[in-house]
Parts: sequence; structure tokens; C-alpha cells
Amino acid sequence: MFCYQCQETAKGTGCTIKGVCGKSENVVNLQDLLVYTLKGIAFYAVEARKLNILRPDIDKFIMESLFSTITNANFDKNRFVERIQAGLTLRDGLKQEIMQAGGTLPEVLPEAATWTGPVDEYAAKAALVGILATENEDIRSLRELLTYGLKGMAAYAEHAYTLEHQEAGIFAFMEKALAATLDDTLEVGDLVALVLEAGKYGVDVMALLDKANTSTYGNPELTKVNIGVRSNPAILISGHDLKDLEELLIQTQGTGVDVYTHGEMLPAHYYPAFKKYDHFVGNYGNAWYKQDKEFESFNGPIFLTTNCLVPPKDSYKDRLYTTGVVGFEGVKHIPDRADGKSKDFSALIAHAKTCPAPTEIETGEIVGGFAHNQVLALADKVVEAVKSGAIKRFFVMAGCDGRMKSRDYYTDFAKALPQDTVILTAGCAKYKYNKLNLGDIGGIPRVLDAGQCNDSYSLAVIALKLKEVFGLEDVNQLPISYNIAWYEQKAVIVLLALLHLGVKNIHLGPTLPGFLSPNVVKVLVENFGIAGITNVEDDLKIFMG
Ligand code: FS2
Ligand code: SF4
Repeated sequence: MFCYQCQETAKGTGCTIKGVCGKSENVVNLQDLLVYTLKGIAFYAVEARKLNILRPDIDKFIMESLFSTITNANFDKNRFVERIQAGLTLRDGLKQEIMQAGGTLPEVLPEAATWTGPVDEYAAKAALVGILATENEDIRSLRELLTYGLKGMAAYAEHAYTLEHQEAGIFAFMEKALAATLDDTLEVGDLVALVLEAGKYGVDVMALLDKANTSTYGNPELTKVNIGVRSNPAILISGHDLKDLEELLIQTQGTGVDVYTHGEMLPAHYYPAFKKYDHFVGNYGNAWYKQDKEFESFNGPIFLTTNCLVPPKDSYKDRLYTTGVVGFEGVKHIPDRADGKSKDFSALIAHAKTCPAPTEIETGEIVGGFAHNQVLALADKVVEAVKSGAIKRFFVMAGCDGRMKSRDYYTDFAKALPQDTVILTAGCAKYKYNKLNLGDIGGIPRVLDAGQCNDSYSLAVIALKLKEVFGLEDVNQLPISYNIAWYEQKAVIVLLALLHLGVKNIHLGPTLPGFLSPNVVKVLVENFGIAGITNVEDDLKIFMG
């Protein structure tokens, strides 16, 4: 096995025996084979589009399959075997459709478009088609950078899709780019161009998801979220899927069972649509990687709607439920919606009723809801504070949290920031500083949380609006610095989206991606001023200077 798609990859270079995330060799290999199969399907999807053959079922299959391979989403080998089998059937059916429509295919087809084999040969096949099959390290690096960007794009597209928002152009790009990773005639420059183009679609998909979320649930607004507990039995919901939350809130109403959020579900409290539920109590705990302790003390059932799942401990495994693309062998799975009906949470609710109430681990409140609409409503105040010098600089500290001790840097950095600075955050990275009580500047909190990782889009909208208000030509002339923490592949598409919007000098940590070859790093440094982090003191000097 070889996997280096996330920040916690072994030694910063690649997991080769078992995933640091807990994935087995078998699962990693099957994920590689699934991605390879998707590339084969994408090859035909590109040809099919030329003939105006549109296959929404294939678009959906590619999107969901890519999503299922992101870090901490699915650890269940059977789910990948099923997807590979289904993928081969879809691929061969699409090829036939193209031929029947009078299409012509190149004489020599990529192997991903033709391979086939029984399940017991998947492991051997996977070993031949993984990341290291591409020998040139720069081509490999760019192919993987592109693929990880597509995985992030797929995750966001899936959330929008669930809320009945989709864009044909996003699917078409995903398929074009996946197919391009099979094309040995493409050189470094071609792949760099595709990576940058992915950033454009990254902006599009986040804008689409923003529209889906806000048109369905309203615009996030300034909200205080309780972090203590009540005495009722309860369900803890984690991940990013707001539709799952909505249906759970409806079905738990009047049952005596409370609902709390964990990790990336915290920003759900900021949406007006969820405020009417009295039993939607607050947020329990912190970022994903602390779940092994926090799920234990929660006492009730836990519902994982998307990543990030950590292999569960036996102490709470029987209280864990997954859904959608998430999976883990031996963990109960809530089936998808069928025939336009809601998911059925009756088992979860019945389970909750047999459990004690959550054990309190902290008390108090956190403040959030500063997505673009709320911040722009405060624009006058913000602009005034910048003009008067009350706010000297904004720090975009969005992204991910994670296990590594080196991430304490972000807590220390937030603490060390001068009092006249404001943090703009999104994603689970916020948990490194959202309980520090950093105060406010004339009523503007010093930590403005826009929401989930996808709401990093909001931070870009805010920056572009400020650029307009201040009459600047370039977004980089604003007093905004970017010190972003990454972990998984959604952060990759967020980064590419920011590059597309022209943001320069982004600092990325706690380490630069292991999948970037020295030459690809050089391209990013020379063209975009991308840099790593060093230590709080030195970095602050650079940023404030
Ligand atoms: Fe955090 Fe994990 Fe949001 Fe990432 S909950 S690191 O996948 O998606 O951000
Ligand atoms: Fe390793 Fe990250 Fe891949 Fe898991 S997702 S196997 S931790 S590189």
C-alpha cells in the first residue's frame, strides 16, 4: 500500500504498512482500485459528452465514490468492493452506449477503461495501479494534487446535490480532469493548468453549496452556542450533512431525546431554520480527533453523517451509526433515502432512550455565525474599525484540526496575535482557538467563525467585498494574512479555490503536503508565494511586517 493524501501521512511522506488514520492495507488498495475504475468511467464520460450522451447516474456515482475515498470517511472494504463492481458495470454499459450512438473511440484505450477481473484478483490489481504506478515524481505529484482536489470538490458537490442543487459544469470538469490523469501525453505544464482550473470549479462548487445551504436553511447569523449539557438522553450528530440533521431534528421532536452537534456540525446552530427546535441543545466536545474520548462520555448514540470518523473503540462502537458514504465494518448503517422519503432514525431514537444523559465535559458558550451575509451586515462597523485603526489586520485561519502536537502552534499563534487583530475562521481548525475568549473589538468578536470548511468560501466573499469597499485593485492589498491548517482533501480544493481567486502568500501547515514534489512546491512558491510555518514568533513578524 502507499497513501499520502492527508497531512498525517506517516513520516510526512506516505503510509506504507497501515494508515495513521486506521485504514488497513486492504482498504487503501481497494480505494486505489476504485479511483482507477472511476478514471476509466470518466474516460468514456468525456467521450459520451461529445455525443451529447448525458448520464446523471454516472455523474452521481463518480461524485459519491470519490467522496467515499477521502480521509476518515469509509473503512469498510465491502463497500469498496461493491463500488468497484458497480463501477465496472457502469463503465462497460457507457462504452456500449457510445458505440451504439455511432461514436468512435481511440484505437488504443487506457487500461483503466478496459481492465476487468474477479473480486479475488482486486488486491493484486490494486497493487499495480496505485499512486506509485506513475514513475515521474512531478507528474505523480500533479496527478495526485488534482485527484485530491477532485475528491474535495466531490464532497462539496454531494452536499449541494443532497439539497437538490447541482451544476453540469462541475461534473463535466471532474470527469475531464479524472480522465486527464490517465493521459501520458500530458506534461507538467498541462497538469499545472488543470490543477489551477480545478480551483475555478472549487469556487463554483463552494458557491453552489453556499446557495444550497442558505436557500434551504437561511443565512447563518450571529449565534451563541451552549457547550454544556441537559439531563435528557441524547443523540450526538457529527460530520457535515445538514439534511441529515434536519431530518433527525424533525424525527426526535417530542420524543424526549435531545440532539447535540459534534465537530464540523457545530455551525448548524448558526442557521435560522434549526433554531426553532428546543431539543437542539448545543455543541458537545471539539474537533474530530477527540472523538475517542468525547463519544465515550456522551453516553448516547452518535451519528456520523460524513467524515471525520476515527476507528471506534469498543466502549462506544455499539452506539455508533453511520450513513451515506461513511462506513466501518461492524458499525450500524442508516440506509439512504428512498422513494423521496426521509431517512429512518427510529432505531437511533429508540437506542437513545435506553442511554443515560451525556456527561458534562465543559460549560459556557461559543459564538459563531459570521458567514458572508452576517459579516456584510456588519460591514459598516468593520470598515470603520479598519479605517480608525481599531482593527489592524485580519488573519484567515481556516481549515482543519488534527491529532499532531505540532498543531498547538495554532492555539499559541491565536494567543500571541496583537489585540487589534481579528481571526476569520471556518472548518474544524477553529477548535484550536474558539474557546480562548479572545474578546472583541468594539463589539466585533476577535474570532469570527463562518462555519464549516466549505464556508471558507464565505471568507473569500468577505475579502472580495472589502476589496471593493476600500476601492483596491488587488485582494492582496487588503490587511488580511492567510495562515491555514490543512488535513484532508477538502482543504486541498479550498486552497486551489483561494489560488484561483488570486490570493497570494498563503501559509500552510502544520506541514506542507507530502504529495507535493520539490518541483511542484517550487511552482507554488514562485507563482503564489505559498509557504509553510516555522514558529509563532518568527511567523508573526513576517505577517505583521
Ligand atoms: Fe475537519 Fe475532518 Fe471539514 Fe475536514 S471534520 S478535518 O474532514 O472536512 O474540516
Ligand atoms: Fe495515511 Fe492519511 Fe492515507 Fe490514512 S488517509 S492512509 S493517514 S495518508
